[in-house]
Amino acid sequence: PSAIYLADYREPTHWIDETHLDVVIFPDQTRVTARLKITPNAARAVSELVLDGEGLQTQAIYWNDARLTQDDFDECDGKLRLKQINESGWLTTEVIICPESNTALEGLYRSRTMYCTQCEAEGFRKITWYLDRPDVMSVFTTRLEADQSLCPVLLSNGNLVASGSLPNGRHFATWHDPHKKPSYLFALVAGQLSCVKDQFVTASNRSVAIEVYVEPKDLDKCSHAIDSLKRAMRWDEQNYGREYDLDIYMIVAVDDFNMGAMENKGLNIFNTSCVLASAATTTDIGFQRVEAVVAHEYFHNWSGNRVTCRDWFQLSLKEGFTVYRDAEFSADMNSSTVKRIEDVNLLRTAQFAEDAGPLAHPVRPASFIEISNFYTLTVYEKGAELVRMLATLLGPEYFRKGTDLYFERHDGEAVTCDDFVASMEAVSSRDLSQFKRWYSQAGTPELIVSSQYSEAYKTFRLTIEQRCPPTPEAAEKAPFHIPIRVSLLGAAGALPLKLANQAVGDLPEDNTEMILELTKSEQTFEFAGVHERPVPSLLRGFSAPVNLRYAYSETELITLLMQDTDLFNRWSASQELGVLAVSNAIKAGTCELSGDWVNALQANLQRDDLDPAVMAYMLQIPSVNYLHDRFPETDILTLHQTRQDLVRRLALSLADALREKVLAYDMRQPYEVSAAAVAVRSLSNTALLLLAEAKDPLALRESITRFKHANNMTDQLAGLRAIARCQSDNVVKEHLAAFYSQWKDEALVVNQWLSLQATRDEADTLVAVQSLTSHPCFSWNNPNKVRALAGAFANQNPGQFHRDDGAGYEWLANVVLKLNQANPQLAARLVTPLTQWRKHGQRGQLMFSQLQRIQGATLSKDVFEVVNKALT
Ligand code: DPP
Ligand code: ZN
Repeated sequence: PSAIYLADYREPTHWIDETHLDVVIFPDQTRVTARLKITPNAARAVSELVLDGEGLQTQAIYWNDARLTQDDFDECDGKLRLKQINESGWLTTEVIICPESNTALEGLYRSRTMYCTQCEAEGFRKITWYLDRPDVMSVFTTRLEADQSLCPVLLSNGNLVASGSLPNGRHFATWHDPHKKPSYLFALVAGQLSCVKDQFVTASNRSVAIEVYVEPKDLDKCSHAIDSLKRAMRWDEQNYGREYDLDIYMIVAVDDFNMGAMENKGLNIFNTSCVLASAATTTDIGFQRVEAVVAHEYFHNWSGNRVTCRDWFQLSLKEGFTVYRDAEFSADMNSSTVKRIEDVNLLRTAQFAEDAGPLAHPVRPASFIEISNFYTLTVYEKGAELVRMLATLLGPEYFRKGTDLYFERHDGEAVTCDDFVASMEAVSSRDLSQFKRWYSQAGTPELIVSSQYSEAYKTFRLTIEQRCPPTPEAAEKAPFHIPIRVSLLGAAGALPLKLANQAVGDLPEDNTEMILELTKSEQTFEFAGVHERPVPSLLRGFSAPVNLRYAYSETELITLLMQDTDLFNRWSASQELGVLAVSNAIKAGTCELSGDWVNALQANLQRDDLDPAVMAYMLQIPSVNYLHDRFPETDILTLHQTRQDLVRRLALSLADALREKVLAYDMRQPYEVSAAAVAVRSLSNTALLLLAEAKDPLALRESITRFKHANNMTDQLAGLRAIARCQSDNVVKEHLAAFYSQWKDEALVVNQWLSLQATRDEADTLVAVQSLTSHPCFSWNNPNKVRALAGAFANQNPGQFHRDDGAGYEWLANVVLKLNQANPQLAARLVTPLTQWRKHGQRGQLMFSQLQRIQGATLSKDVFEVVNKALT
C-alpha cells in the first residue's frame, strides 16, 4: 500500500450531476444498477474517466445506452478506466455485491434483521463504481427493491417519492434527495424495523417529521434521542442561525457498527449504543453520550453536509467544528464545567499521547495510506480545540459573524480548513496566518511559565516560553499563536488586570480576566498596579491544547483549588495536587498524603455551593496514562501501584466525609437525567467507589444494597463496580452472574458486564477475558462487543494489560490478527496501545515483538499503516 498526499490534490476530471441507483436485494445477492450523468470538468480537460470500485462483480457497462465491450474499458486494482469521455452523457453500470458476507461493515452490509450502509469515508465504492471522493457532489435518486416480508421498511436519503408492491411478494420504494451531496453521505436501510414518530416545527414554521427506526424490542428506548434531537435543532437555530432543510429526519439504530454514528443526509445511521437509552439499562454517562452524538450528527447537516470537505485531508473541517458545536451544546444543556473537565481529560490522557507517539499527525494531515485511520482524537478533539481557540481570539460576536459568513459563502460547496479560517479573518480583520500553523504542525506545545513579582514597582511579570517536541512530520516547529486566558488571584479574589503598556481607556469593565496572545518562542507580559503577590490562574478553561508547566507550590495549588473564580481551574489545581502527591510518593518511596490537601478536599466536600459533579471530579487522581506522560521515566506498573495506594489513602483520610455523601443519597427518588440529579448520583457513587477501594465497612454493605435496590443502571452498575473492588471473590462472581442473568437480553448492558470484567485488576483477569470470548453473548462480528472486552482490557486495565510476562500484549496481538482481514477498521484501532511501545522501556520490547509478529502477517491497509508507522 502507498501513501497519498495533500500536495497532490487535483480537481476531479469529471463531475457526476445526477446519480440514479437501483438496488435490488435478494438473499446473498444484491444487484446495483447505477445511472450516472457525467460531465467532463473543463478545468481539467482530461478525457479518461477513472472510477473507484472494490469487491464489485461487474455485469455490464453502458455509455449512453450502448453496451461497452472489453475493448472500451479496463478494470483492475479497484479502478474502472473509460477512455474517451469528452462530453456529457449517461454512464450505466450493473454490479452484484454480497452484503451478507461483508464483515468489514463498510459499504452495504447486513446487521441482524436489516441491511444498512456505511459509506464514510470510502465505503460507497463497495456498492457501485463511482468517483468516490467528497468534492464530487451529485443529486441522488434511489430505488430500493426487496422482499416485502423480510424487508418491510425501505429507506434512503431525502423524501419518499414513490412506493408500491411488486409480484412475488416483493415491493419497492424510491427516494429523492434534492440536495447535492458527496457519495460518503449516501445511505440506505432495508429491514424489519419499528418506528417512533415525532415532529419538530422550525423557526420559520416548517414542520419536520422525525422518525426513529429500531428493532421492536427497543421501542421504549427512543424518547431520549428524540428529545435530544429536538433540543439540538432549536439550539442550532438560536446559536448559529441554522435551520433544518428537509421535511423528514430519520435515525436508524444498528447493532453492528464501526463508528458511533453517521450523519447521512436525512437518514442518520447510529450505533445502538449512541441512540438507545432508558433509565433501567443506560447510565448517566450513556444518556449524555446519546444527547451529544444525536446533536453531533444533527449539527453535521450544516457543518459537513451543506458545506462539506474538498478532500479527506480536510476531515477536521467538519469534525473539529462539529465536535466544538456539540460540546457547546452539551455545555448549555448540562453543567458546562463538567463537560469541559470531561473533554480536557480525554485530550490530556489520550490525544496528547497520540500527539506524542509514532502516529502523531497534524489536525490537517499531509498524507495517509488509509483514511479510516485518521478518524482520530487529533482530528476530532484537537480539531475542536482549534475552533475553540478561534472563538476565544475573536470573541463571541465576531465568531458568530465568521460562522455565518462561512455557511453563506460555501453553501453547497466542498471546501478546506483554509476557507474556514478565511471567513474568520474576513469578519474580524485579524491576521490568522500564524494561527494556521495549528492545522499543519503536529505535537502538543509545552508552555513553560515563570513569574516575578516586584514589591517595589507593584508589577507582576509572566514570562512564557513555548516549545513543541518533534513529531514524525517535522523535527522543528515554528511558534504557535496561543491564547492564554489568565487571572491573578489576590487575598480577596481576582485582581483587576492592566498590562504595563495598556491605556486605562482600553480596559473592559470586568477586567479581572485577560487573554494573553503568545506568538513568539518567548514573551514576557508585565502587569502593573499589582498591590500584592498574586497566585496566577493560568490557561483558564483550558484556553489552548498545551501542556502547562508552572512551578506552583502546594500552597498555591490549594489557593487555586479553594478560591479560583474559574471552576474549571479549581479542578485543574486538584489534578495538579494529585500529580504532586504521586511525584512525592515516587521520590520518597512511600505515599504520605499532604494534610493540607486532604483538609482542602474535606472543606470542599462540605461546601454546598459547589457543583457535586465537579466535586466528584476533584476527588479523582489523574489517570495512569496522564501520569505516565508526566513521569515518562517511571514504569507504568509502578505508577499504577502508586496511584492505587494514593487512592486508598485518600479514601481513608476522607472516609467520614465520603460516608456522609453515600448515606445522604436517597436511592428511591424517581430517576431523572437533569444535570442536578446526575451530579448528586455522580458524587455519591464516586464516594462509594472510593470507600470500596479502602474496604470501608459502609462500602461492604452499601455496595450490595445499591446493586440490589437501584432503580436505574447508573446506581446498579456503581454498586457492582464497588462490589468488584471490595468484596471477596465469591461474592463478586455471584453478583456478576446475577447481573448477567438479569440483563442477558439487553446487548448494551451485556457490554457493560463484559467491560467490568475486562477492567478488573486481578491476576486471573486475562484468563477470564479469554474465556469470555467463547461466552454465548460474545461475537467477533460485533464491534461493540469486541471493544467492550478487548478495548477495555487494553486501554482501561493498566495493571493487567502490562503484565510482566507480556501475555496481555500477546493476546491483544492475537485479537488484531483475528480481525485484521475481517474488520480492518476495528483491528487498526485495537492495535493502538501497542504502538506506544517506546514509552515503556524494557516492557516496550515485549510490545515491539508483538507488533513485529503482526507485521509478519498479510495485512489489511488499515493495520499495515498503523503497525508500520509504529515500528519506524
Ligand atoms: N460519523 C462520524 C462522525 O459523525 C463520521 N462522520 O463523526
Ligand atoms: Zn462527526
